[in-house]
Amino acid sequence: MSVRDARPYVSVVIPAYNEEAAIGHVLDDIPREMVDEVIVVDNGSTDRTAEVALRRSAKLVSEERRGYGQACLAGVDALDDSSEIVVFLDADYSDDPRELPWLLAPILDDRAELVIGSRTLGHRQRGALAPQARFGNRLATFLIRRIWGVAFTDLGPFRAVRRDTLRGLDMRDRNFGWTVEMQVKAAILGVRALEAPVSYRRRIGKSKITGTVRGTLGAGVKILATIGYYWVVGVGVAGRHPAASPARHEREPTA
Ligand SMILES: Nc1nc2c(ncn2[C@@H]2O[C@H](COP(=O)(O)OP(=O)(O)OP(=O)(O)O)[C@@H](O)[C@H]2O)c(=O)[nH]1
Ligand SMILES: [Mg+2]
Repeated sequence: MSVRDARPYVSVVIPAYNEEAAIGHVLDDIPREMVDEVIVVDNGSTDRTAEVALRRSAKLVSEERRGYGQACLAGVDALDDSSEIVVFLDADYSDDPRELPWLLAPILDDRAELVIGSRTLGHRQRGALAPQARFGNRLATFLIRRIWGVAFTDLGPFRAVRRDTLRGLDMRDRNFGWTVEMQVKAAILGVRALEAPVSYRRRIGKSKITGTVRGTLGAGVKILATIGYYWVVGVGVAGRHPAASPARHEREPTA
């Protein structure tokens, strides 16, 4: 039996917008023996992001409509039919791709369907997570806990999810509401979710969101609006009924 037959098919989706200086490092550090396909979604980059990705033999998807969620959706649309677990990873080398096994383990052991890489629980390089981002995460996770009773500590972008679970979440957001939408819906639908501590370092390349006033305000408003929307409207019966399994949350013990 090959190694591939012994475990589920794992796909990595990397949304990338003008990350030519970072994307090569990200691709080089992915533990390939654990991964079956790597999809880089080039979100209308004007630099050599696509070229670098192709040179590292990633599967390249071009999505001209801008937005983080839009890029993630395009990556999901391009998944191989065999894909069973999807890992989302930023292209700016803030996350450490070598920590991917920590996200996969709880799913492989069937302890979780969704694993969020928590930068709050893990080691952060000084200055990697701007104070406004930390505040926004704290507020958003506080609201999720108060409204839905599920205690996340972060809305980190580095995360793994079973593909069938992802289908059931029926993701809609086209930009920076994507991460919170996934967690809110997971809480409402009783998806078995865990957090794993992940490290976070200063990005390579110029900050586009958390380092700019416009980006921070835009993302902050979007995240709060997303929480408000699902609080008021709830979710349709996408896969499971909310009452079918109570929201449960465990945290991976910190190493
Ligand atoms: N900003 C931005 N990033 C995008 C877009 N589409 C894909 N991305 C990628 O989405 C990931 C997250 O975006 P980042 O700009 O790193 O957002 P952030 O981590 O909140 O903030 P900074 O790292 O400070 O810019 C990166 O890999 C981007 O290259 C887009 O339309 N805008
Ligand atoms: Mg970043």
